[in-house]
Amino acid sequence: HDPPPWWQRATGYQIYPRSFCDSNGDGIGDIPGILSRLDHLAELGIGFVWLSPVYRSPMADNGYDISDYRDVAPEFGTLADLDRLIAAARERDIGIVMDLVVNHTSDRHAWFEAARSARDHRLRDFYIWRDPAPDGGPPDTRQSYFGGPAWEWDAGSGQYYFHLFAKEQPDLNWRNPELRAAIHDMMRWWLDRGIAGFRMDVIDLIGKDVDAGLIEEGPFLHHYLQEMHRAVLAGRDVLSVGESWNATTDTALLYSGRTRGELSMIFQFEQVTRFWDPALGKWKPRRMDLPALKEVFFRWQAALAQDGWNALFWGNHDLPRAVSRHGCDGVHRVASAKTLATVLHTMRGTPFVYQGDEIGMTNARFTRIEQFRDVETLNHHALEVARGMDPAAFIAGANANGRDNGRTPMQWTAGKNAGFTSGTPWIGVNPNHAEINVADQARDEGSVLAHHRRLIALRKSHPVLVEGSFTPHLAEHPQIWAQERRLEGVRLVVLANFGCTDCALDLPPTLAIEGRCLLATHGARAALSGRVTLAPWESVVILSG
Ligand code: TEU
Ligand code: CA
Repeated sequence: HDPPPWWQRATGYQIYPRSFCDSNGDGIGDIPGILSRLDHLAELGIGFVWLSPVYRSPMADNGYDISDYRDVAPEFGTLADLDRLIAAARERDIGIVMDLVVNHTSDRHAWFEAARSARDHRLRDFYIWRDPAPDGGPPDTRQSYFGGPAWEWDAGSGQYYFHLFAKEQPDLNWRNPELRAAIHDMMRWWLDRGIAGFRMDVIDLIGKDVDAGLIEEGPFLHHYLQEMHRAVLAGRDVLSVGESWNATTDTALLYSGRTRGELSMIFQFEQVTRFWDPALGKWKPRRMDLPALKEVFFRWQAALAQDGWNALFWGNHDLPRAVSRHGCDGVHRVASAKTLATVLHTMRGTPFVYQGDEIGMTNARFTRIEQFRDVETLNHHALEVARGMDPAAFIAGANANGRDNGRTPMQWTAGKNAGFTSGTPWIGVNPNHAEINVADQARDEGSVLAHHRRLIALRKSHPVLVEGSFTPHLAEHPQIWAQERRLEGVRLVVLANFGCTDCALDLPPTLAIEGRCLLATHGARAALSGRVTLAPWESVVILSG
């Protein structure tokens, strides 16, 4: 049978450029800064980088509001810098996957400025305009994800325009074939520059039928994705990973099934939204429940066992830090960061490492709203406090689940500003960079970084990790995470303690194994059977056959 495609064998690494490495002292990460850190990525062993947007942007949403798809934001550098990065990364066998943000543009994009200039402008229909409701207000009650109505009044042209995110991010009208052709053209232009594919921002929203109120996974979605595949992706050996906050195990294969002609894979977010408060969403954190968390991952493993492909992640630039959300960011921080990575990287799918998680970076724990930067957090803070929410309660919610947690500067050293910048960082550096940084961990065989290097290397030397089947075990156990991979005669068993206390258990015979210890957070174990006691956050990977 055919060997798995490169993007099923590789491990991805997400860079949020604003927070990765600043080369010119303006406190903002940039592309030359990334170039200066390519050895770190090569030593980690990753096969591609998902680069969050570096396009020209007014930065209302840190680059997810694009004003020119074919140019680089001056804060991040130049197009020549990006071409240099693509070439230098390729020399290290690392592909650059760009972030495709096409549900919306910036309100400063030339298309939107033309569209709003006149009701009958040729580009008017690139966006979604509606007359006021009879009472003069917004056409409907739809709210944006970033708080407030999803309709913004444009006095100049006397209509409202639709925006699911900030008012600076007008939604594109994908019903317009001319718009779709312009997007396809831009995508081909980037692929011809040598990028390795696209991560597709909120791609599940482009199929919307606004008048019918069908927004998420809308009626035209798969038509547009199949058209995009035919026009741009077909015949190219590139990765396409869609971000879909609304995909379920019932809809996943519509995006990534091998005969669908759409995408390579999608990021699902059931693992996130299942643990939000029904009324206050992310702003009221709920305790993690391990059986419920395992149920999501194990169900997705089963759903894509024969077709499609999982994109595996704990963190990204929209989420709290993995070790704070799912692990222990106190005394067992190192062991829990390693164990979270161990269970993720030994599942079936492509693992994505979010910048900083390879060293076990933690949440920021800001105390004042002035320390936050994220437009979503700041907008919701204003709204919730105006509605009477206790500001301290909001800050607690933002500290638990806010997006700034993943955006504090990458911690390179224990020195000033964690070695991120020689200037004033755009957002506070976590004081714990003194204990958590790349420099210290690069020379510590017991570090979270060393563990990630080993994990990523395992995937390259053991086909069972890429092609093997997945079998969950002990799904109901409140503290143990256990899973098994099999390929031909080879078995790989992962046993992990997701708790801060010792955990003793009688191993089911189906899980017992005698073989070779590939990876361990505590002492090596070459066999598991009968009564086993795991130390807090201890995990082990054993191979037999
Ligand atoms: O995020 C999609 C998105 O919906 C999340 O921001 C989510 O709504 C929110 O965190 C839930 O509270 C993508 C990008 O990843 C994000 O950074 C952008 O802000 C957003 O789209 C708009 O482009
Ligand atoms: Ca800079």
